[in-house]
Amino acid sequence: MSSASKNIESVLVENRVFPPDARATEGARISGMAAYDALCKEAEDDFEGFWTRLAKGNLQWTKPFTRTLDESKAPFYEWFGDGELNASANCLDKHIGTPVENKTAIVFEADDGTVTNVTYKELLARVSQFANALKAAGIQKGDRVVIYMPMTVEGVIAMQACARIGATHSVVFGGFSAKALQERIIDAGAVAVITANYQLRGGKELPLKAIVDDGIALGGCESIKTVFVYERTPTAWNRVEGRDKTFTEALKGQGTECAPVPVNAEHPLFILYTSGSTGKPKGVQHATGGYLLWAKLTMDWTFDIKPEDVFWCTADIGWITGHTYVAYGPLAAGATQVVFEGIPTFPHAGRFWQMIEKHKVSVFYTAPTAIRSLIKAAEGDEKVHPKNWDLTSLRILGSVGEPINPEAWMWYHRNIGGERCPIVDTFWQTETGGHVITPLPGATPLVPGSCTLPLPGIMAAIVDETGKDLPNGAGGMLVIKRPWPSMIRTIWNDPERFKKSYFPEEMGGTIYLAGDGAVRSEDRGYFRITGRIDDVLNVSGHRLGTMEIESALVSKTDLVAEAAVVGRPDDVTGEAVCAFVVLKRARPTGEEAKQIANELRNWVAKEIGPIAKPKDIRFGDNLPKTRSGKIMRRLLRSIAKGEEITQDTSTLENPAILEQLSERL
Ligand code: 6R9
Repeated sequence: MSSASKNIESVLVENRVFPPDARATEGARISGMAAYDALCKEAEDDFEGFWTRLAKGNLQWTKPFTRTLDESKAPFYEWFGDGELNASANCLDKHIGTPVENKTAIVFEADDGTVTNVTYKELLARVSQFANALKAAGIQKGDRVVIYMPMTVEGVIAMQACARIGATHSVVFGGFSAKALQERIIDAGAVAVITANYQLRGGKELPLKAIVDDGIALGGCESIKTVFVYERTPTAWNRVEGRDKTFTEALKGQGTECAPVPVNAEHPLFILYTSGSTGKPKGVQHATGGYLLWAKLTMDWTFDIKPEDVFWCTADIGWITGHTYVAYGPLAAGATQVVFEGIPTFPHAGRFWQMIEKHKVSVFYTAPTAIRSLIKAAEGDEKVHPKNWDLTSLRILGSVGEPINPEAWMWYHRNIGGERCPIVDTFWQTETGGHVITPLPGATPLVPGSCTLPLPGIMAAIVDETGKDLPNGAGGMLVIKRPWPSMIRTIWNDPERFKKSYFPEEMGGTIYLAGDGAVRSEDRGYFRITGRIDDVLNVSGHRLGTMEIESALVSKTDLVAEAAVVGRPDDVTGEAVCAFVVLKRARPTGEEAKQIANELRNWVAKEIGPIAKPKDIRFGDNLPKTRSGKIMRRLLRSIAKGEEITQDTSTLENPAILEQLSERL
């Protein structure tokens, strides 16, 4: 082992342990490890009985289920398959007539700091009214509706209103391009788009409606009959007559009562597109019953949510975290939550800490990339250091989206959590619907950088390529051996890809393969996620397929001959996109190279979205390939990291290109 890799190892072996103190265990729903073990044992002894009990206790069913789990069509598992319920009724109506009805459901803080409160009763009325507007536009149960909205109360209302009438929503993150939007509209066969004229972020107005128009103009979107436009700003926008309706127009004359439509538990609540290892994004399909159960249950288990809590999940509704822990979970739990329109660095990098103080946030859930960028900001400027704000309202902190490095964990623990708040490092995926491996705040002794142990009923394991269990200490592939209620049901329009991606034949075809590498610690059996094992990158907690970016680059046919994309570690964003490009013209150098690199970045932003822009672009006369013509990605990863090349390069056609590709612009 080289001395460099020994140093890396020593950073990865984490010995600090933080057991929960009395403040965290007292009154916690799952208090102490014995309580956690008892739940795990219950799930092991009577798997179906365990889920039956929880599904009955946590959800309101309009028709009770009699079948808990149906494995006859595995891996197309069905949960509570003969039961009926409505997701919106389980988030809103169920609180009416209880003390929750007049409680604040959403504290909305706009980009400019303006605050608006919405109670549960008001939210129900607004969701119902918008649901009536959807119905008036002819939208029915089973129809797909694309939502392309900023972080606003209206965004949550749009999702809840779809759920209320049994329409399947597909939220597309507001940072995605017209092309990405068009592809999703076509794949989902959507009948309507719900959008806003503009979104406000960091004091800037960014168009949304114009991008919808551009996306539809790209063709193939004839299924779209209506575009609903929320006028977020007074700024003018371009109306397409006969198709576009403002929220005001759509809501006019609509009543504020709308009976929730009961749907089968397996009815698709939503489709959310995410990156996979091939070019085309996958439409991850979630079912109503199992998903909602998970949203509610994990609010209770992982966040130990209490009536007096103020919950704040900083994720955008365009990502799964914003689905489960903004649009559904907090409402199903009857919690008060903060919804934030803006960005953490505007008007200054102390915004998050200021908002925690202002709204007395008690449970705060964010991503490591945000923490790392705010550490950097706080270290560079005393004025935005969290010590300037009173953070004593906090009792639980959460992390999601990527592995949190122990240094960032310690900073979060000390400077935000005041050394008293447990940090729940929640591992999960778009496909898992909600947390699957995570500490419990009132039970689990914490180890920085580890997502610790699976939730009760989640049969997580680490295996080799054949599905054989590996001992603690050995790195392997993360799998979940038994189905769980909130798991992905299929890939929309592509059941074969669903089977191939997640239930490999070599492992028997019924075990869920997460796509992440992991290792369990020798002493406690704690899980530590080591990163994706496929061609998926994680940049600032956002999933990006390397193939997706490569296809975008080579689609610039007048310029690019060939491209390969890899990830390299980045202090703030976790991973950064590094693209190696061969042009159709001579390899550029100096100013010309910089200029073409910028052109390519803008192209990728246009094709996919700004989040996919390569940070590094390097030009070569060729790419390193094996004799059989395969691109040597491992070698490119080393080059991107700036590592010394130790691999065997003797099979390379033209070793001189390594030098070219090592050159940074
Ligand atoms: C919820 C979400 C999923 C991928 C996943 C893994 C990474 C998420 C993590 C984590 C280590 C954690 N990931 N949480 N890695 N520790 N606590 O992020 O969903 O966007 O689908 O990404 O993110 O690599 O496979 P999604």
